[in-house]
Amino acid sequence: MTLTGVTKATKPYEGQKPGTSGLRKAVKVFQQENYTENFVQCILSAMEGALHGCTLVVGGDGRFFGKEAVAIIIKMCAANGVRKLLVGQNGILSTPCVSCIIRKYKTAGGIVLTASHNPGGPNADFGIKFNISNGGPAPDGVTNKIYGLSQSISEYKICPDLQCDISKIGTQEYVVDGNPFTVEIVDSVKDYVEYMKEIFDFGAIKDLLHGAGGQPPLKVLINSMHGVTGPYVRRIFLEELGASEDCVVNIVPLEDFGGHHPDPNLTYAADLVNALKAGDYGFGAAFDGDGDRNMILGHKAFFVTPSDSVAVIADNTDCIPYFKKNGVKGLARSMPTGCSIDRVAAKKNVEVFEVPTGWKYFGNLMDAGRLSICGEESFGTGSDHIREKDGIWAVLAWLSILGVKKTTVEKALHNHWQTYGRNFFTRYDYENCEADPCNAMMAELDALSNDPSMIGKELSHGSKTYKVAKVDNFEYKDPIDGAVAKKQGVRILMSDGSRVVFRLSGTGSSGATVRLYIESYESDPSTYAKDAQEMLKPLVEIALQLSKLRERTGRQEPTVIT
Ligand code: VG1
Ligand code: CO
Repeated sequence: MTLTGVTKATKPYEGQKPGTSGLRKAVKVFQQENYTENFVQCILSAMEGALHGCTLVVGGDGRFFGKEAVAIIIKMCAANGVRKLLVGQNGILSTPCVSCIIRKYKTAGGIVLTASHNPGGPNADFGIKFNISNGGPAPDGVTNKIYGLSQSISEYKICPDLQCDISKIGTQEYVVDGNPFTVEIVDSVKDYVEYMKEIFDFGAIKDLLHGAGGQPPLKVLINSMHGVTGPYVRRIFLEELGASEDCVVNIVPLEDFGGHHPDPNLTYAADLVNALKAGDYGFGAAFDGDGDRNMILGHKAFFVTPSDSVAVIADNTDCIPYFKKNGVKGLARSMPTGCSIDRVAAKKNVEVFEVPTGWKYFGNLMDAGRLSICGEESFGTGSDHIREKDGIWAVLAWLSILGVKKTTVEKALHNHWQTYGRNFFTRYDYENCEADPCNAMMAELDALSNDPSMIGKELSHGSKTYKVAKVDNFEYKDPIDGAVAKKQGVRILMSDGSRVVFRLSGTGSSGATVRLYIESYESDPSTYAKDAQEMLKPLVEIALQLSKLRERTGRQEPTVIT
């Protein structure tokens, strides 16, 4: 079919600035005339010379407005000189799978339709992320360029008559303005599942689930929260690993995630927590909307903080074929993430990096061969097998460890603390606050970093006293390309290694979300089994008073405690 691209006039929209990971706004914002088209055009224009004749990957978490966005992207790529698109069937591809496909087929990048852990549906959120040719989220340099273009855009290119059925796997060929244009609809899970089978020993995981060598079977409960991981969980856990149907729940992706936040934490995945508390399962896991986050629970809902989860994986790489083959080059975490992984790096004598919040900061280190395993406190865990965090990978890593070490989740954690001590960690989220007072609070906290009277100051609550060693607003210089990211969160570092961190979220779609991160380290084994909330309470209270957070936000309690 011969088609023609046309140029349409448009006007800039304010605020098309990608945040921590992509542009996230209410669906109604994306539905405004040309809003989505403007942003897609800016992504394509930002590719400059790499655009013409390239191949791109397109897919998302199946949320409301996803299919409409895919149709727009196909028509616009056709008119912008893209040669080929690899599109997930029905527009479904998890974020880690997009990364996997970009790398496997060496495409120029990919467009991911997701607002990740934000709720979906006509009255909730939509989002668009751009990933570059290494498979990772676009770095600041690229997103700044996209934002810059969005402020002056005056036209976009589209091929309005192009029709494409994304429900059937196969190739559709077009001629657009005299040039061939191909859309290949791909199986949403195939490439990803094949890769997982290379990375892990599925036979060993199968033995763990079914019981072998005198070990009883491990009963698992996997909750996809009606996000994109459903089809991956079906293929991997039911078909490949032979788990029974009652081991998986919510595996049908829904456009509104069943009306819930597809966010795997103790608050929003409460049904998983409650199911595990009942005691029938030895292992539980949940994922977020786009499949890059994970929460790991043990028997009776024993909670693994994500900061510890990545440290345990890094400490047990001998259980995973991929690392046995490739070795472990370095480790990393985002700044607010608890420091347990630093201790593993020290013991293993490998480099450890502390980067700003957001997976995009890990990519350069991986590409340079200096980073193998990394994580974020926000339920993000991953490795250099792709360039995104990867929820299912994390679960398979855990199951590999439990199988090889013949241990339980709880024992693995206690064993870890016996070796390294315990980094107690908690995060308080105050979601959807008024922006102005939160900005004012951050400005005041920032000012503390220039206040010499802070150093050595004693801060007390009850019988606990902490002495301030340093206050700063985190700044990161990428060791590979020298790019500098400033003001990434105010840190109050105490003389005993405890930390208080304040940040504003960069993934909300309206208002401001304040994140308060608290960490302290204990090497006294009698504390290891203690409740993190109880242990950290004095430091939380000190942080709340110092920042006047309750007064500023008008909130007595956080929305979510992790
Ligand atoms: C949050 C997390 C951050 C994560 C980001 C994207 O960002 O804190 O660690 O990388 O979400 O995750 P923020 O700016 O809201 O704190 V995802 O799964 O929403 O793509
Ligand atoms: Co996500």
